[in-house]
Amino acid sequence: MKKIERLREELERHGLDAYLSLRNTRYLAETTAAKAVIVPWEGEPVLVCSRLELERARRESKIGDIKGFSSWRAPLQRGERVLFLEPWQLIAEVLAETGARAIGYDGGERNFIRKISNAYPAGYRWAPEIIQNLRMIKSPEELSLLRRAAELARLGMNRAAELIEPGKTELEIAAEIEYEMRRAGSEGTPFPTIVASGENSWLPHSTATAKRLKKGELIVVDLGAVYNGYASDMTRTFGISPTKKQLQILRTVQEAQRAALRRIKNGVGAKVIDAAARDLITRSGFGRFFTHGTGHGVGLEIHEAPSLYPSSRDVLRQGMVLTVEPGIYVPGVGGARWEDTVLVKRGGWETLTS
Ligand SMILES: [Mn+2]
Repeated sequence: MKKIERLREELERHGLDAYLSLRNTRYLAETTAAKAVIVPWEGEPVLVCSRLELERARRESKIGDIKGFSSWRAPLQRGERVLFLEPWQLIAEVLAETGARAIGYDGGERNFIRKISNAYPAGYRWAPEIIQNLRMIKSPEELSLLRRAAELARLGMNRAAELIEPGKTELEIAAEIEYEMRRAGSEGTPFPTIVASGENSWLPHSTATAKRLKKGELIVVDLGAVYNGYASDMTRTFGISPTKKQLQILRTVQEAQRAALRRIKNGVGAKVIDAAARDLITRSGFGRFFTHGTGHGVGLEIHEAPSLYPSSRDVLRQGMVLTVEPGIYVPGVGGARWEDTVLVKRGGWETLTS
């Protein structure tokens, strides 16, 4: 429950009496069963969920105070305690019990928030950055889950390396990668596995198609695994008898990644990391073909803060987990990206995916 404690400290700093989370319920409650988590400045947090999710919430969450709602008068099982209310009514009741005057919240549809604030009038302040900032720094427990997700990605990539050969389809390889990761314990993929060969390789967000791999192509394999909700992200680029130009592209992204990694440590600006990769690629003459940022934070979501791009104002802190993934996409020649998920440490970094 350290997350709850850290959130409480932030509430005090921001002059809030309670926090209503609708967007970060999984982070706070460690279950996807919650509709809302209400954290008062004092007293116990409350998990609000649909009647259907009561049992799962009890099994999965460390939050002890769980309240279930049902919008209609369903017949109840023995011992089942459900409040026949709309979710917004129940949330407003819980907030009213806390007596909070200043309430921070992290999202939800505007109409839903309006219903809550009509039922329990107080000062409601949209403050998603409070939890976003907490989520950037991973706890030791979160880190062990991220490490496992990264290991699973590595297994998937090893499988890809075994399968890359002329004649195989992108989809075949993607299927084998996902099968391998699933068998080893992955809950799924945080995004559709990318196997992008030849003319697909220079589309940064290609997926996998029925196209067959051929000689003289670069093949971008971008994959991730999920473990206890935590994601990993890893990209490798393979060549089948690549041309000189393709090899040059491939080596340049690898060098750019190393240049970026070398700058990572506590206190460095995210844009400094981006610039290290971007400058190297620009000096190699491929600057206009590096069309995206250098990386992003990874956690329960595949894309979270911080963001590594030229005008980013984020600062790297130890305990952040992020990707470093420069790419070069030259139409008519080939695309390459090289990506690892890394942990920011006080004086450097640790690669989780290699
Ligand atoms: Mn990525």
